[in-house]
Amino acid sequence: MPRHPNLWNPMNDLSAAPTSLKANILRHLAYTLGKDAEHASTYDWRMALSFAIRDQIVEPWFASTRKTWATGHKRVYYLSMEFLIGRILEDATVNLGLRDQAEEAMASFGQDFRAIIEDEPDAALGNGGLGRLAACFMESMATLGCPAYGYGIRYEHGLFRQRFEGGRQVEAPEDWLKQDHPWEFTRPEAAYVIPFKGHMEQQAGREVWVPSETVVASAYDTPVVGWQGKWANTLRLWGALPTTMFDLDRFNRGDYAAAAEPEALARTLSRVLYPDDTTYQGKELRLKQEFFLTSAALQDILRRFLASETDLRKLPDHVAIQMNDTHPAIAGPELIRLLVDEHGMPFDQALPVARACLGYTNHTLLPEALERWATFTFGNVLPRHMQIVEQIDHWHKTEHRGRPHYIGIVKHHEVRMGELAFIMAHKVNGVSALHSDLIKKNLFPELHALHPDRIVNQTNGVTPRRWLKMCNKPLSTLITDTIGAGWEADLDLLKGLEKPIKTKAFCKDFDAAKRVNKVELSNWLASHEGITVNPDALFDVQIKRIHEYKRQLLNILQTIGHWEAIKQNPNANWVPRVKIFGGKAAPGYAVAKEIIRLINDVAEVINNDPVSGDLLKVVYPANYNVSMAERLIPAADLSEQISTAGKEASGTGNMKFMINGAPTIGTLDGANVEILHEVGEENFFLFGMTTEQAMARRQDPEHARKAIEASQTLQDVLQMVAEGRFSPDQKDRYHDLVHRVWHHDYFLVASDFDAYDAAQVRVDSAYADRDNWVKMAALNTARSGFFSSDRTIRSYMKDVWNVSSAL
Ligand code: 26V
Repeated sequence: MPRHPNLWNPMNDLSAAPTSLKANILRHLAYTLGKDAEHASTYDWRMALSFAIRDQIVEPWFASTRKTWATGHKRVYYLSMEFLIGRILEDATVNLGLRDQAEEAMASFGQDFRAIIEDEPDAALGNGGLGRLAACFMESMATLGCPAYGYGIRYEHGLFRQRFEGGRQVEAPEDWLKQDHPWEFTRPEAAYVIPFKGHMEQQAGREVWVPSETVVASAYDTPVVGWQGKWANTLRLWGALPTTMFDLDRFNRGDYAAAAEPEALARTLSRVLYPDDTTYQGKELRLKQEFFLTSAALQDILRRFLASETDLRKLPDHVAIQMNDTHPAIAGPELIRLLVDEHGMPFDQALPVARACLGYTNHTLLPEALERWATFTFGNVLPRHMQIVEQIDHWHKTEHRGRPHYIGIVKHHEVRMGELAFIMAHKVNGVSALHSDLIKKNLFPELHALHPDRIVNQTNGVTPRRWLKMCNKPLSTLITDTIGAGWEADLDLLKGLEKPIKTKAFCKDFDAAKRVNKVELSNWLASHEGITVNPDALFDVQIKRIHEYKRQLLNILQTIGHWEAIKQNPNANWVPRVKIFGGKAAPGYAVAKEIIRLINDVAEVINNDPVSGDLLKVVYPANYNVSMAERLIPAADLSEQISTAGKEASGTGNMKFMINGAPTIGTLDGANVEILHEVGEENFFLFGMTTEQAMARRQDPEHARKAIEASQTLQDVLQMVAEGRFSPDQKDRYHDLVHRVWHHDYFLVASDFDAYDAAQVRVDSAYADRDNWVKMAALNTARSGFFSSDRTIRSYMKDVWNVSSAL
């Protein structure tokens, strides 16, 4: 029996005094918020409801923790610099099965449930796919009863807020903690000192790190409850505090500003999320943030392990640590440092122990996004880790005499975090079948040859609770009415829709559900964007970070061509379309920002053209985030997944659209390949070059010019943009952008243009055949079971973490 400080607990049955949800809400309104119902605002009601719902999570949360201790169960630790959670209240309410009850309770108080839900700010502690995946994984691990902790940073400011001025992106700081955050518990007792900089000293033959800066990492815990409240895990976010709050000497000498310096210095560490997910920058603060998260997490993990165990060699039997990309890859050397320097384990023993605990997920092949730190910066911030990294590299070279000379962790005065993570992990995974293949073939071919069993594939998934049950009530109600409940925790059951899809009645209902969502979105667009769209038009949606490889430019150029075709022949039988864009550009990413401006400029012209009128609208609501995705995806008819083949590691938005019954127009990239495989090519609008074809195409230096000269449409479109048709006040605004397509078209917009345009024509004719379209849309839902993150997590549990469910 493992020793644990807290096995006996007088509060073993908290449910002894059940109270109704309504009574609980009122109790919190009065005694937690100090508000009289008569004077309570939407905010007050939201807080009261949140606390009442949170109360219901505490019990499964305690029970889960207790069971894990009592059984000595292995735990998973998910280390991620980003958790893109979005709103919590509705998700928690849905998982506890309390949504109807909560809605009814709020109505009885004269409150609109939707308004209360929407009063909650998004927790936007992430940039995009990688952070949202971490949030889906947390929910699935809780649903599956996989004992797990997420470790991250409690950024005071999440991803910036985006607005448009004259069509241009303007960033403003995000402030999600301005109001009280009801979902976290402050844990001042869980705090660790994090050292930085300084120098090394030899003492009695041992290396001793004498740091010159320290901060304290202090824990804030948010419970994450799974489907039906059967299990709850902890998301532990670290906030930075100064080791010395205040320099009283300086204050007394009258140097008031300097007296507060240590505090200011510490707080910058958890102040703001880095908003650039495209180019690696090598900034010292970023490295410090990464070490801050990693060291705090590892100290916490070892403390927990040592509370019930003594032999650190057994660490891998109890602990699985997943590195979400290379951002926490300092975990390898840091775990070795803690084992060697703090616990006296020899290096040769510590290395295999650390490696047996660690897994590494790669999320990008783009060379500009791969982290490489200058040895100068790395050695300056983390002098002890510099030594350990060199030791690891030397050990690896010695173990693998055949290692080519150009392979290694430290090369050309840089520490390569990808290589470090690879060598220090027992499993390395890609996030889709294609991506995992490309990791083997292109990213780490030499390391793969040395370690042929290390790279495995774990195709991404998304949680069907948030991304179907919660965000799409009309469709989820129809599904439950048709195949019964249970699909929420076993998405493969959606296969049961295949038969009903053959009936007219079901297709009619499916279509009606989609239409409800489209009407709702139209109303929202009218009130928020001041634009009227026809809910019977085809809603064509591209939502994701703005990046050249994702090719929003391809989409908007084709839109221009389509508009021109409508104008040539306005009375033809056009399928009305609404083109919807959403997404943010990294603040320093100039080309992405030009693309944003072009989309907005094109929207301005097209939306005011009486000839095209309702046949074509372009909408780009500002500040795309998780909550906006929850509105757009259920209302989409068409999912745009048009990245240059070989560049999108997986995509997860693509899966959300599929689940919600939107067929994909897409390339053979990332998980699109698997979506195509599941849904069948007759239900997917495939176009464009394959990865191999794209690579070959780039070998021809004239590829863009040749493609443009071969396409009259593309020529005309580029001409219009270059001439200033969409920027009449500044005719040369898009000269550079058009020049890039002609001469530096690395992402092959020109070469894929005609194929994309043709695929869009196929979409139009398919949409015109209503019955067949609805069937196609419904089959996307029916065949989407594979893309549940429950499937993904089960697979990690088996292939990477070697951990079982504790349920
Ligand atoms: C990269 C960087 C680079 C340097 C510093 C800051 C920073 C912050 C974030 C990132 C993330 C880039 C990787 C990423 O988000 N990849 C996406 O991961 C998704 C989940 O696996 C996947 O679906 C997307 O295809 C992939 O682009």
